[in-house]
Amino acid sequence: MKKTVLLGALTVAGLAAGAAAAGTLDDVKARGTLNCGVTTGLVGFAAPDANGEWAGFDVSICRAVAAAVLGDSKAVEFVPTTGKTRFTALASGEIDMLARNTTWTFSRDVDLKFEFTGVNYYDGQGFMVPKELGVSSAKELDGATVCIQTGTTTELNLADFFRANNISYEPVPIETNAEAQQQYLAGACDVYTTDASGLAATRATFDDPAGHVLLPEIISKEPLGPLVRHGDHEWGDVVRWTLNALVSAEELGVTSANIAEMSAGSNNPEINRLLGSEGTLGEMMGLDADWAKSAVMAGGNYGEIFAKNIGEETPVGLARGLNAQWTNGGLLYSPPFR
Ligand SMILES: N[C@@H](CCC(=O)N[C@@H](CS)C(=O)NCC(=O)O)C(=O)O
Repeated sequence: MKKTVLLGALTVAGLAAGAAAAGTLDDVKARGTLNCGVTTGLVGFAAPDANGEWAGFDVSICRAVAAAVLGDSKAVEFVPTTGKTRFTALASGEIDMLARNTTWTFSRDVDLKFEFTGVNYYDGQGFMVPKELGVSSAKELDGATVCIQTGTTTELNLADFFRANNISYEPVPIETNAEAQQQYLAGACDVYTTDASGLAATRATFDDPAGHVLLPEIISKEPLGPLVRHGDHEWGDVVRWTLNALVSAEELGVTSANIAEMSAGSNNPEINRLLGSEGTLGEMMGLDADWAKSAVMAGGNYGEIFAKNIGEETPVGLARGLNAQWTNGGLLYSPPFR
């Protein structure tokens, strides 16, 4: 009797967690492709390249997960989502994971019932203004019109910041970054505010990037990372440890250039466990022994992905800053592979 009641309760909980919650890992394997939610387009983070192939820092996480699970970094269906549509897309099962510069917050975790599987970019909210406005601090923005993406943490932080500083603003709500860029450049708003990384990425596509300044204030913490639905821990583990594998690979000096050699066996036991020449970490997750090798080969380790897509040598031009390894004074710190 007791057993029946318990089973009944479990079934209801399973249904409530959504149709795709039963086993996303099995679903992805059976389908042969990963459905990965990304932005509608933010150069450097997620946007189609000249050949129409999705590329970028967030896209690389999707590709690494596809490589880890399916052995093929191209086996990804990229699903563009806006600030508003992203959470419905994940909750409904339309996508298996979201990698879309999404901030890990209490309410998204606890109330919306998602699981953030780590942080791939430590960010904060900033402001961009045309240089000709002559503004040097966000506190001088009293009465400004502000382009702001709906359904974001940005909206909420902006209200807090202006209220705390006893100044007012007029929001110009927009849905996508492309629309924000267009409105801002057309002068429909004095200011564009979003994650500082997004501002740098957007400014990099302007004809005259030097004509726009990022103000010194960073008004929030925006830990951005991939997320999955609550309740599917096996799948959460796959996404979490794939990100950790990219981060650990950088820390351990495993790169796309030396990984073939390293994966044959090295004198560092953690590298051997990571790359599968020792131990059974892949098997514990339901993956092949070389899952992490495939993940790193998809686009390089974390540092390579950063440098190629958004680093100082790219038009986006971001410094590692907080996103440096803990061994270099940053916050990146993967738990051990053991
Ligand atoms: N991190 C914030 C903001 C994320 C966000 O929507 N950023 C914008 C501006 S950088 C974006 O990615 N836009 C891309 C798009 O419109 O698809 C959040 O999670 O709410």
